[in-house]
Amino acid sequence: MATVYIGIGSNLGHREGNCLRALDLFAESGLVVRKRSSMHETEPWGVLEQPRFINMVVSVETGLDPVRLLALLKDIEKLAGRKETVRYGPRTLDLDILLYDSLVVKESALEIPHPLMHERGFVLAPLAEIAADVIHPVLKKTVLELKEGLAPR
Ligand code: PH2
Ligand code: MG
Ligand code: MG
Repeated sequence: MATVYIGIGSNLGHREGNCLRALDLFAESGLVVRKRSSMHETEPWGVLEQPRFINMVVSVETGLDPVRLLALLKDIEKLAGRKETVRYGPRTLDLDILLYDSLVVKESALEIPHPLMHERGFVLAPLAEIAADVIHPVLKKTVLELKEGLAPR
């Protein structure tokens, strides 16, 4: 079994409800949710003219390999009503694999660790609540160190 950290985001519709729906769908799909952060309301990053997000991070245990897990997360995004959107634009539900054990994957369709996680306060703040001492397998720093190294915004 692998321990995977998943970033959850929503800025359309009932944002908190969409995040909770994701947790229900994880459980129904056989992902065992071990830890969950609190929900953070965050300023939009990337595309600034869009509603604020609710972001949270959970850890799950799964026997799915990264590619199968990614496919499942995409299915769950669709079930929660996600439509195609512009890059960094508004979305009902966004599920991102942040860390998968200490695995490093670099493919066009899937990069683990998430390539921007170490630059994003909306990822690192909730992640640090549940995984402060977990080491980023490429940067070799803990989540807490990465969070403390962020420029204030
Ligand atoms: N997700 C994005 C783009 N911008 N900003 C915040 N605050 N939170 C997000 O989850 C987010 C974002 C695209 O995935
Ligand atoms: Mg995202
Ligand atoms: Mg995504």
